[in-house]
Amino acid sequence: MSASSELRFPDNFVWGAATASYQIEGAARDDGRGPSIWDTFSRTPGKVFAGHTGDVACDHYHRYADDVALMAELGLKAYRFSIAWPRIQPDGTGPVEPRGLDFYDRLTDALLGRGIDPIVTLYHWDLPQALEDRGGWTNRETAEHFATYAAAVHGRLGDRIRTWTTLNEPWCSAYLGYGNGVHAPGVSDPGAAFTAVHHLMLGHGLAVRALRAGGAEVVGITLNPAEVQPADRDSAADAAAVRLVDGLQNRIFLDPLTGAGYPADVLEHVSRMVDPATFLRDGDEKLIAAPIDLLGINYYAPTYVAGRPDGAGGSAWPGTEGAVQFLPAAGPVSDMGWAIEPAGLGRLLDRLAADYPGLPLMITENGGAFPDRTTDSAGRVADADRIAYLDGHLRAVHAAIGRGVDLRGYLVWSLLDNYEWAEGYRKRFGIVHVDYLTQRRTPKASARWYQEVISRNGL
Ligand code: GBH
Repeated sequence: MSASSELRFPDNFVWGAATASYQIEGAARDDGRGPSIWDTFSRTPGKVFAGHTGDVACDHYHRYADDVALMAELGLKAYRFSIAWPRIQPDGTGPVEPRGLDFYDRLTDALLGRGIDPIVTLYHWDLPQALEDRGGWTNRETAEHFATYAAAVHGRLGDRIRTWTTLNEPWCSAYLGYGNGVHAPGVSDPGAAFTAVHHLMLGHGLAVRALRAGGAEVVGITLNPAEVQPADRDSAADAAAVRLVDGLQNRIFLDPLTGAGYPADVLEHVSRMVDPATFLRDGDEKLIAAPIDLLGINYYAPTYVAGRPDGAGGSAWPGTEGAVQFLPAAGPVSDMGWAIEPAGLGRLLDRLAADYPGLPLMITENGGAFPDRTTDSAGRVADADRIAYLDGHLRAVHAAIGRGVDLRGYLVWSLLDNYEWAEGYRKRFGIVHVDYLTQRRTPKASARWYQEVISRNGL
């Protein structure tokens, strides 16, 4: 490609990759780790594809040094990983397990030794089972325990780690965990889902306060905002459906985070399933609005909706039955069945920049699951489909930056093929192939492509 056609990214643009503890670590019983809701859920018949569990996963707990070496080889500038709360506090409360902290200490030093900036996620869905036994995120006390845990982790790693994020995708924790039961802990109760939303956000606010008190430099949260589009641009009914889904997935998190409190229309919708007075107390919204320095965005696909009185709704959006029809993707899809539409990422970034100005953004996850179809002459996965996905989305990111969106970096999901939650190991998101029998890692063509992008700081 000639230099003139190259799309250059800003100097200091953060290029990296992301993972999550339960999806890669394995070592489920090592060093005093307690059980999490995902250990329980994955063992419950019928919940996860073929009964797969994260017991071994990518065995990253034992292979982290090699994995960090691989990250360095690919030229990653940053690595986003999550900390397993049950390794730090096996019961979710009480004394910390030093061996659990030791692991993240070793990982942090390995990253820093290779010049890779660690980006921490404190909670990527693996709640200690002992807390779930007391109601999990439907119990207000879980929010307080989360802040205590956050302070303990920061106390050990805060001298070396600059960037701290609290929750990954509270929408998933609340709606998939407590609303439709597709994720752990597998509860199906719309009222519980909204109660969990609030306690997650309260936990975020309390954790931000604790992290600040400890002197954390950059503090944020990662959301998975919906990029909602109407089936018909001229339909008022479709516009109303967009507004409802936008409220349930975007404004319910972003408005309180940025100081505007919960939107009235969303609270009214929630009231049909649970009285917000049962969980919302004076002062909570102020805690949730603790200023943040970074908003992480996970984007995979847009959501198309139509407003229809006979709409089936989507089970992951409580109360949308009889109002919303979620439409299947019209164009190409990934192995998850999710639409491949890079323009959606551009629209989402523009919307966030316009409606929530002043918040620095980072793409904390973007990527695609594609089956291992072909191998190239070097015997590696020739994932042209993944390269096309990443290339398209990076072009959308580049264009958004050009329009003035304050976007600081891009982290591909994921470094490794890993445990894809309810889908088990059958969906592969990695730029690096994992052979689960031998734990051998083989960079796919997309990893070599990404390595080039990073080294050129451009496409
Ligand atoms: C992320 O979740 C997770 O953070 C990560 O751990 C995970 O491995 C990765 O993405 C890939 O799944 O409900 O069918 O209408 C993303 C979860 C994906 C949830 C899109 C909502 C909407 C599709 N989101 N999904 S559907």
